[in-house]
Amino acid sequence: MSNREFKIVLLGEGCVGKTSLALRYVEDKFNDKHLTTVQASFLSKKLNVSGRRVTLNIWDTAGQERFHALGPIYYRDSDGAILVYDITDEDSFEKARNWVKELRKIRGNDVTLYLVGNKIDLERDRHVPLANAEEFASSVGAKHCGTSAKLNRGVEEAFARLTADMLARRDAEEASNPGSSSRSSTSRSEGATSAGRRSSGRNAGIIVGEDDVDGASGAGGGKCC
Ligand SMILES: Nc1nc2c(ncn2[C@@H]2O[C@H](COP(=O)(O)OP(=O)(O)OP(=O)(O)O)[C@@H](O)[C@H]2O)c(=O)[nH]1
Ligand SMILES: [Mg+2]
Repeated sequence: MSNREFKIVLLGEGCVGKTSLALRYVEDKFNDKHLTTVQASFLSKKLNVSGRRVTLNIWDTAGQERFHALGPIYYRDSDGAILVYDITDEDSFEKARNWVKELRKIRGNDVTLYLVGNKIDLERDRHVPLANAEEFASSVGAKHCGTSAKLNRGVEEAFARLTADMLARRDAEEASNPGSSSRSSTSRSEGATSAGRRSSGRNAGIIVGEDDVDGASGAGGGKCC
């Protein structure tokens, strides 16, 4: 049985919960503390989807401004993208437009895009109306989901929907081009970067650092975002 392999990138502003979503989905863990992702981290998950073996290679990119130039390195060859915003943070939603532009510059329409509003456990502090988010998602060819990495709500569903869409897209591509060998196994995740080639190891390459942004600014209070 062939193994379908997909590369997924998580992108969006800092502190919206990208790492938390990846960790919840792959390891069922949650950390209340914000450990700023430096460059990117990698996690891998194997699934069985209706009897078909699927491997998801998940690249969790850094949202902080100082790492923005690196994003496109990780977008290369991605099959799916999860653009995360925080439903309590309007700015993280406003900036989603820029993240879509960056992603489309590299992948055009060759990537299946999901817009994910995270932290739905904080519904009473919501600053992004659901209708606006859904409208924006459809205007950029994306689907929309709500999640709480903290309470494990909607996370499995978001990844499952994305996986189903990527599988359907791959099947359609192969049906319309039967001569092409299945873009399964390792070839698909091997980008031109070393990032792509690290995909064989589980949880390899996780690089996190303490968030020192507020500390450096002397703002105090200890809240990072
Ligand atoms: N209430 C709530 N907090 C969350 C949720 N998801 C993440 N957080 C918190 O939000 C903060 C940031 O989460 P991260 O996952 O580190 O955010 P990130 O998007 O990876 O941030 P960068 O790596 O800097 O880009 C942490 O304090 C998390 O505990 C959620 O669903 N609900
Ligand atoms: Mg992170």
